Amino acid sequence: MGFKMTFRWFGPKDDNIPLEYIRQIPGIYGVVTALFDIPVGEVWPEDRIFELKRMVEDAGLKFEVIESVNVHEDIKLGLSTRDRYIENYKQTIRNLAKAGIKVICYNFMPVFDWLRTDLAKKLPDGSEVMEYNHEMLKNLTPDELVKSMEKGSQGFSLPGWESYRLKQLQSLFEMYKDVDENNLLQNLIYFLENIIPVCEECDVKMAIHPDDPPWSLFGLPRVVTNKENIEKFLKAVDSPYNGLTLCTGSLGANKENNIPELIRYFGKMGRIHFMHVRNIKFTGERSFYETSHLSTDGSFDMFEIMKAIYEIGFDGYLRPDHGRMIWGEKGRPGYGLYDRALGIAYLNGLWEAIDKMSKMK
Ligand SMILES: [Mn+2]
Repeated sequence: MGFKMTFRWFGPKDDNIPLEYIRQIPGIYGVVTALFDIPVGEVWPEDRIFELKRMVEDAGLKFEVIESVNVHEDIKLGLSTRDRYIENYKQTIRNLAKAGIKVICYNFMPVFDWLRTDLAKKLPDGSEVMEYNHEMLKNLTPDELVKSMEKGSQGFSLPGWESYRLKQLQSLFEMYKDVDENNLLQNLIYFLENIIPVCEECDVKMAIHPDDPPWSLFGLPRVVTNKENIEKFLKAVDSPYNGLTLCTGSLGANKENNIPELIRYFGKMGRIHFMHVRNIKFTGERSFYETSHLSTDGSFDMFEIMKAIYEIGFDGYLRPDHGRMIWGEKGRPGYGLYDRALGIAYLNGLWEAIDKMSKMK
């Protein structure tokens, strides 16, 4: 097996899926997790990191990827206070390196993290999926969106939707008034110029997650959206430690992004460190819902995606992304056990077939 199969886990307090269950998924290598209770911008304490590491390793799983170490809003805004938060970020990288972390996933989305208009859309087969309807979103105010996300969360915390941060919604929007796409890009490059030398020293790779969805919303700028933009900040800080989490569902929501091509392009540059693999079904130009991983259930050709990953000789980390809620499971939207485990079995099957077929030639 070239890549390392992982599964996202939200920690002992915040996830209802036991590590023991995750370990029983065929072909599993490790979990990707985080210290979800550390406020964004603060240093992750070494003892807390090691406590988490022990827990994961005691369950027979590897602890090598963090998703995510979130970036403080002042860094994205380019405020003068950013240097203090960048220093904290560097210290967190050093602390994580001591615990054997190899890849850190993060994103650079202003104010909002990922967005959906329905967290539990019912499909004809009774399964529940997350949906993004662009027309509906356009009619929501930011406050209404936050309320609907909170209402649909089934009582679970949603990654990237920390309520303490969203309470300051109005002042956050005010601060982004003068930040355009180019400012945001420059602020990302400034951040990378400062942290990548530390990553090189500690052998920890940064893997930025694309914006989800990959276009501007509520007038807020977004930059991790397509090949051209991604290439700009990869080249600006030209180190293999400055890399990507290539999320098929996020980038692929823009029909102009050809996912197998992007995998080959950035893979050959040696810049993909983490893959998020999932399928979506388009219902409009910019609208979609998330499906099972199976090609015929959605709009992506998962065989072509896995083939591209195979062809670049990918040896990094990969995980199924969101799944449906099935078989009566109650859990965090997108992050149930059953459908993500089915996704893993399917991706493993595609990989085995591609591997054996290519060796037969
Ligand atoms: Mn993703």
